[in-house]
Amino acid sequence: MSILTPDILAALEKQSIELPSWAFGNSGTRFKVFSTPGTPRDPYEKISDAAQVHAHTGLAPTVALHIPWDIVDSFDDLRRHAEDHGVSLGTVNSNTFQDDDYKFGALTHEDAAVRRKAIDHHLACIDVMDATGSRDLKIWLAEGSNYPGQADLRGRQDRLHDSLQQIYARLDDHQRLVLEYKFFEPAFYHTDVPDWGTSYVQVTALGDKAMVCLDTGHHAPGTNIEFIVMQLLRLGKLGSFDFNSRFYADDDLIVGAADPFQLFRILFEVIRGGGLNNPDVAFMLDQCHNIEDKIPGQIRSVLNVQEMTARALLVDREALATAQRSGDVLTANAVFMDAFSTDVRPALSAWREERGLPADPMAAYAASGYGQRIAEERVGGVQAGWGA
Ligand code: PSV
Ligand code: MN
Repeated sequence: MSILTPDILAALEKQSIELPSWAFGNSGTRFKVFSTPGTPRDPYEKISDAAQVHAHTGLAPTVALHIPWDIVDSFDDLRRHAEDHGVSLGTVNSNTFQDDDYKFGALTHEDAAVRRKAIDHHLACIDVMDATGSRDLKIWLAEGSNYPGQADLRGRQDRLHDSLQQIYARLDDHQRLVLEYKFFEPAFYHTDVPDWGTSYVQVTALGDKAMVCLDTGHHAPGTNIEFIVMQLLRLGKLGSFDFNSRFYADDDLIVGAADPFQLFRILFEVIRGGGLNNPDVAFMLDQCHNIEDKIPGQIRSVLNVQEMTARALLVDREALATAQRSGDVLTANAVFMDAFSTDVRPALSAWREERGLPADPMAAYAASGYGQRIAEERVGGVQAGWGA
């Protein structure tokens, strides 16, 4: 008998993790961007690659877009292309971090004309959402200052509120705005949305259709991220996750690679707080694959999330609560660690096979020949990269 009970399997059956279109393009550091044979040259090829991840795992039915990187002539057509490949288009990410006008801010800028331009960009993103059927507009702002005294911190917060209100007013009833926070970079002295508290204050002032996006890589080292997950779920404001791994900064490495135990702890709080398979809480990846192959990198990522979800679902919550209530510290910790230490991989492989999926999606993808095929076919043109 499987160590994964029917209840656990039913919960895993519903799990879906959105892929970022930009994970399929080339990326790197400011020192070097390596190109890879077969890298997509346009959004259509990115979606085709993302569909491979879903075909091999059953875990990734939607793909997030980044505007303007993923602009096409017809989003209706891109939507059909996605559907033909068995996936659909998901969150639309705005981008106000690659235009000279935004050097000193976008939604917070002192100059009303620049602010207008940034607001209009977000309204254009909502037009894209109307065409793609996407629900969420994700806003991450690269805004802040580098030097004490450079900026009026309070004025920027007020202008941010005003800009966000204008964007929020354009959303349909079924659409949402998720505001992502990040504690530093590219600004180093202050950031306008540095933490969950600021995001929470700003989205709460907007209304029910505005939520917080938690990117796991956007915290100072040592931050207890699962506590933030608990608090946002408790407040009903956890709108989405950007999953990735970090060692030092916003490293955007494969989720669960740097610290699987942290991912387990986060997912435990998601489950505890009713956030698993809850339509209000979107699971997304926000990653780059600088040195590893991109499609298998994404396959590994969604499998890591599934594996840690399965382990977190194994926590004996009753035994844990009993130990917690009686102050039995060591038993409580042991109950937690027993689940984390359980190898669920054979059970997940067997279950995948029962559902007509490959037992080993990494091996199945490697054997499929897709990687070789795109390397041969995708010649000419410009490979998509960070910023295109
Ligand atoms: C910023 O670091 C971020 O995490 C935001 O989510 C962006 O949309 C994404 O990276 C890609 O630049
Ligand atoms: Mn992110």
